[in-house]
Amino acid sequence: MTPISPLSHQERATLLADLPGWAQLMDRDAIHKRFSFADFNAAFAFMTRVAIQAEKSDHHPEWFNVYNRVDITLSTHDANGLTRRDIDLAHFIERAAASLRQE
Ligand code: H2B
Repeated sequence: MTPISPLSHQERATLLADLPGWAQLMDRDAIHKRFSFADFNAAFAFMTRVAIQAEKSDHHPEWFNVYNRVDITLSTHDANGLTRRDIDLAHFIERAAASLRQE
């Protein structure tokens, strides 16, 4: 994959404004959001859609699922920080979540 650098302060301010609910972590260069669905079935359907996209784009989430809840952290390990790839995946995740009924 082509090398990529972490986003500048200006870039992240602009790009994160279009991603409501995604917050920068205090302790590392990454963004996080919590999603809640009707039940486990809906949460896992959501995760399946995200997993397929992650494989396609070779960019993967860090996530934690308990029943209907999915906590997602995005960061680019190869760049040791937040990059355009995380922003693109976050937009895909937003569309996937919107297409499944959320709690
Ligand atoms: N996912 C994320 N989030 N960051 C990466 O740097 C990354 C990845 N790198 N998925 C990919 C896989 C890399 O390990 C492979 C070899 O392309």
